[in-house]
Amino acid sequence: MPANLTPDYYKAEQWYREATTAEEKILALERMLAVMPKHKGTDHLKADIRRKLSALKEHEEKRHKAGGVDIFHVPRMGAGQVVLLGLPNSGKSSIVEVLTNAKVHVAQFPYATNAPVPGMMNYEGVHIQIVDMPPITADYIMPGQVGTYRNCDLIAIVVDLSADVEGQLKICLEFLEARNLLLGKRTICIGTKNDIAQEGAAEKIRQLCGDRIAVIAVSIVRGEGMGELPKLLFKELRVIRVFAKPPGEKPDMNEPFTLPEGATVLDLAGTIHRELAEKLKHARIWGTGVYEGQNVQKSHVLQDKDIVELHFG
Ligand SMILES: Nc1nc2c(ncn2[C@@H]2O[C@H](COP(=O)(O)OP(=O)(O)OP(=O)(O)O)[C@@H](O)[C@H]2O)c(=O)[nH]1
Ligand SMILES: [Mg+2]
Repeated sequence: MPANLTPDYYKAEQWYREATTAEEKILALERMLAVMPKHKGTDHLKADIRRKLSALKEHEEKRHKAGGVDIFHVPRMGAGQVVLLGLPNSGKSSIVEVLTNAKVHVAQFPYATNAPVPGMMNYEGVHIQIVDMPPITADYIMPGQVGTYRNCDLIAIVVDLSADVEGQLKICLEFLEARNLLLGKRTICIGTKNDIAQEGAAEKIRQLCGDRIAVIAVSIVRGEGMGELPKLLFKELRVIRVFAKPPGEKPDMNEPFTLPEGATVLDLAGTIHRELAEKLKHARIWGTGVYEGQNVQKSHVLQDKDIVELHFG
């Protein structure tokens, strides 16, 4: 393994290994190049990545020319992908505009968005992807649109609190139900325009959603709820942040590794590098549920915010 690679790099490498399509692989490889430390030790690796990248790009170009592009396939990036679902004018693009760096189209008229637009949000060092979508109505969805919902990690239903909330929610839930997504995907509900909400609108949604779907009321205009929204998205993605460190050194507290809830010390080592997982002997942990610096086995289940020192044989 080349020396001096950063957690940022290993994270991009993890995205590459987990990528299931050529597009996702391209994004991950580009990220690996961008964050790779610049010194002689990485020249070889850099050339290798460039080779892979140009082969993939060539392959994709041919595919595009052959007419095989699906605009509703949004390559996954980061620790999780959240896709918005809602009626025209409900405030989807406004949310993506505030939370991410994406260039979206916010407008007073409906049907302003006609293709998915992904953006990245940083929540305490965790990169979460949020995807703006064209609207759905009771009788029209764009062909292929359901594919984006099938591939995501979390669906966020967006309901305009100043309009008929019951009607909007019904259309969204029926859309998901008819495609077996209601039981198969984690879902939350965002009530928008709380500054001009109809009386009792947020309570009405909470009552309709019950315990299974978390509800949050927000206002772009007044900012309320927009601070809590990233935290809720992170919580519902059910990932944990873990800080890895070599023995005797300090961890980089700005760049956590993200793993699914229930991941073990061994999973962490495998995320950093496959070879590391094979050589792993045990670990020491600082965090919750253990005493400071406690020795743990490879099968130890990690908790959010654990600091892990990996020991190799
Ligand atoms: N008062 C108020 N208006 C809002 C709020 N959020 C969005 N809007 C307005 O609602 C309108 C629609 O917002 P968009 O974000 O474009 O809605 P959309 O769901 O993306 O619409 P489509 O792309 O057509 O599906 C715009 O005029 C926004 O300025 C809010 O919190 N309060
Ligand atoms: Mg829009």
